[in-house]
Amino acid sequence: MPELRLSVPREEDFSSRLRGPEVASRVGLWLGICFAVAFLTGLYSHLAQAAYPVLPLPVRPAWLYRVTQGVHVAAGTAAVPLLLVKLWTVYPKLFVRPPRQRRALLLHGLERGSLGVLVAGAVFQLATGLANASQWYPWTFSFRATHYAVAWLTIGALVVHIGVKLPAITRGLRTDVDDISRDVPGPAASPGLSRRGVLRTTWVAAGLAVLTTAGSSVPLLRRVSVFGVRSGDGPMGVPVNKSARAAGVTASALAVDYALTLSTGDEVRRLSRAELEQLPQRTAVLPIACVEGWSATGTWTGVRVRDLVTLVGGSPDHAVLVTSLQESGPFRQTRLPAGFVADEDTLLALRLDGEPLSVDHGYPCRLIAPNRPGVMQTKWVASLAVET
Ligand SMILES: Nc1nc2c(c(=O)[nH]1)N[C@H]1C(S)=C(S)[C@@H](COP(=O)(O)O)O[C@H]1N2
Ligand SMILES: [Mo]
Repeated sequence: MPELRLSVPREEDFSSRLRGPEVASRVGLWLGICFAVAFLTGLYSHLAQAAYPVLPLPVRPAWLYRVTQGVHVAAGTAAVPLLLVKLWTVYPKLFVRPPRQRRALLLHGLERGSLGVLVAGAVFQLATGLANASQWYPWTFSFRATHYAVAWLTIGALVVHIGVKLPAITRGLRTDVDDISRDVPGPAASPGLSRRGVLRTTWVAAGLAVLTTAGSSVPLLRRVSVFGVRSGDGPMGVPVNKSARAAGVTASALAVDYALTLSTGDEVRRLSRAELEQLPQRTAVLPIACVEGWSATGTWTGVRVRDLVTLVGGSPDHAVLVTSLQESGPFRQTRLPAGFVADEDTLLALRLDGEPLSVDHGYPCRLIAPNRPGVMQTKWVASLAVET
């Protein structure tokens, strides 16, 4: 009877010539680029969503957030196949026997520890980011705070990893991918997929992942992006993230006695929708750019927020607190920093594409400002309060 032996493989037991530094370094380079891009655009998004941003945020160009957030989601999407291939190329290293000498063991342990943080962090970021972009929230923690904190951990571990591996990375990148002289002879060295083939397949997979989803923010790709979320559906070609019914505002938004409350300190005015229609109107073409990555352009008509501010005796160099009819939820209230208040395209919109707003787009009126994350384009506005 053959002897049954269970044993942990050793690194040398993995003899595929497809794994190794040539492939790992090239895939790793692009994975690193994707993570760096996602980190920087993510940092900007986080900053842009702060009520009191640490730096003054740019109001122009109006499309900036649309681009940075589209790129953020695209970089994360491309990173999924890259990470899978990268992990596959290096996983035999999991079976390296730890060194016996104390100091070497300590260093080994530290390096493995940072790798553990890196791999766990990277998987967590891509999984939660992808779920968020598909509007699936199978968790109870705050997505934004957690994704942000783990981003720092992951980038920190990535910097350590690159520092430790720099010599190996440069060596790997300098080695010819097709060079087979160092291949381990054996059954695995039989002809088949080449290392160049693995790389090509990886690039194609990353490209396809982006192409099939990027239509959410790139109108030209809408038809090829079969997995794109919210591309162009919704009234007037602008998607709806939260409907009036989901926000519990249908009755208050459609109430005949609706009036907008404007205030500066003790000065308060109430304006019905008909009165808002009587004020000078302005039309602006501005995108809604959701933090989840989708975006769409709309032609919005309404009253300039700065005109409303002056109407109540305020000055447009103060911030404005925008409150929705919505009674609860994280987006019921946002702060519009002074730079945005002053811009002449920052509107309390009454119309989209010439038609009165649909209730799902924020009827009776909604905020729309250039270069502002979608979550802060408050719908069903109840009041504007100028900060004093
Ligand atoms: N009051 C309120 N306003 C809101 C939201 C909300 O949940 N409540 N969602 C925001 C989000 S996340 C986005 S992306 C935009 C979407 O606007 P739209 O539905 O008109 O496309 O509205 C924003 N305004
Ligand atoms: Mo959003």
